[in-house]
Amino acid sequence: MDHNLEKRLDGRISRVRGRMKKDGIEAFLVRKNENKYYLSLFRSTSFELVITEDRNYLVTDFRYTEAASALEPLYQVVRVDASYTLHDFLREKGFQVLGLEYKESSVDFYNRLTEAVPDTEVRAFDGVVEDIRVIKDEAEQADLRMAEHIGDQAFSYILTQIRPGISEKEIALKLELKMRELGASGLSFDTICVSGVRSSLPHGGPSEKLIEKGDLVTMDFGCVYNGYCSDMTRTVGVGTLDSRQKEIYELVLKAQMAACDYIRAGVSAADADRAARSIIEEAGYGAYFGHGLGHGTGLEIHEAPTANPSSKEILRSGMMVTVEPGIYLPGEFGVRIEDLSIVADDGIINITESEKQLIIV
Ligand SMILES: [Mn+2]
Repeated sequence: MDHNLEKRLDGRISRVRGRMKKDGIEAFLVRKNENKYYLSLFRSTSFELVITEDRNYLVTDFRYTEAASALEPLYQVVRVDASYTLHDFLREKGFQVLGLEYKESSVDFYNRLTEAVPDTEVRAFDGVVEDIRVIKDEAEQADLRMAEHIGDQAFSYILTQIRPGISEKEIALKLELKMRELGASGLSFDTICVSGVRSSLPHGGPSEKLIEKGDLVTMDFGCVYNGYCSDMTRTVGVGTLDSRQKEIYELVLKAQMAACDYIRAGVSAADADRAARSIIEEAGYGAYFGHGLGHGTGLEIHEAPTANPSSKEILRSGMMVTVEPGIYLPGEFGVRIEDLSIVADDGIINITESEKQLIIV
């Protein structure tokens, strides 16, 4: 296999092994899809990874063994079928202690596993790969930048499409189609597009509602590029806005920019949240900012770190974090502005390039 790729994966696996050793785990059966991908860059609907102190096994069936052989010698490919299963393989190896991601395993999977390997102690081994995934290497950052760049281009395009009479659903569909045309493999999450009185719904899905003059339109969307998820939100005005809409927009923008200015490696995620929240609270709208400042993205759209008032994490260089304060006034309207950033020693690298000063189309 490619030397650089092998080195990259081997580095990740070594870190997992460090944690296994510390926790007394002899073998680790990786269950979470994103974690399996992170440790192997292998994609298939049916395979298992087993990491041990000195060997890695990729367990799969006939359909994927040829593709999996590209990962040799980093992984030894174990072919399973009806007469030789994962359970048979694990029993044959006779591991003393097997680590398992309990949070990623169904009760049925766990029951069948423990019945199949009665002499093996199965132990919870959760969050280990996620802890390692939190710091993005250069290749991951490049994929995230590309994903966000596609979102930026789709936003520029959608500005030419938003006008009175188009529906929220049509806007969402056009955004999604554009992102696919630009090279996205899929969506990070279901696109949010809410307008007018519906814009006070922080996570409202797009409806048949038609855009009207005087609406604020909030679009929260992201795409997947090379497995990595982007995320951005912009709220734009249609036609003319009243002074209250403008005032709330400027307040959210001020809070958003304050958090962007504040964040750097070494600050706590809770303080990052506070940097934005204090501005909204001082203006009297604290009760209308009911969610956290942001979250990490990566192979999953929501991953560590989480930035909210009760976060315990300290932000570190190479983490991703969204900066997305909002104000939602029930029965009136809402505003959210979200950028995606990479935490660095001296600040953030904001990888969202779209304009965030108020745009009126
Ligand atoms: Mn987000």
